[in-house]
Amino acid sequence: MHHLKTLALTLALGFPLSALAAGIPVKMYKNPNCGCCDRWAKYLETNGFTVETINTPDLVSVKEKHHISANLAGCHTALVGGYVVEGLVPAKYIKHMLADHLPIKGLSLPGMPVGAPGMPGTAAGPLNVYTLGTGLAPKVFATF
Ligand SMILES: [Cu+2]
Repeated sequence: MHHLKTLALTLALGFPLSALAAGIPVKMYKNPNCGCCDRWAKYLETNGFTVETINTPDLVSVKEKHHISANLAGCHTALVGGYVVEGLVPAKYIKHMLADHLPIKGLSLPGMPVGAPGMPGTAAGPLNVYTLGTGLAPKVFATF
């Protein structure tokens, strides 16, 4: 009986650690002066991701490397599971993209609109998430 209790305790204590270790890894390139990226990273971590933050003053070259056009640029560029996540994209859309192995380059929420994850407040209107890698014309992936 005592042995079982110990085992149960070990499992209970071990669970949060293994849950953290199992987080979906995200690498986020951001400007050290931007705060909403950090809030977005925290939000992702409460939604099953583990975020590695890379501060860089030269986000322009990161965006060039991943072919992010100016109209789809957000305040940070993140890499997850071979996809690019540009800006404050909600976690559920990233999970959908990963789970369904969508044949796209990634997702973008351009700019830093109020109401997006990491930007507190109520959105002035519906926010669009765009598909990356579909040529010059932005294609709406989802609206929330
Ligand atoms: Cu930011």
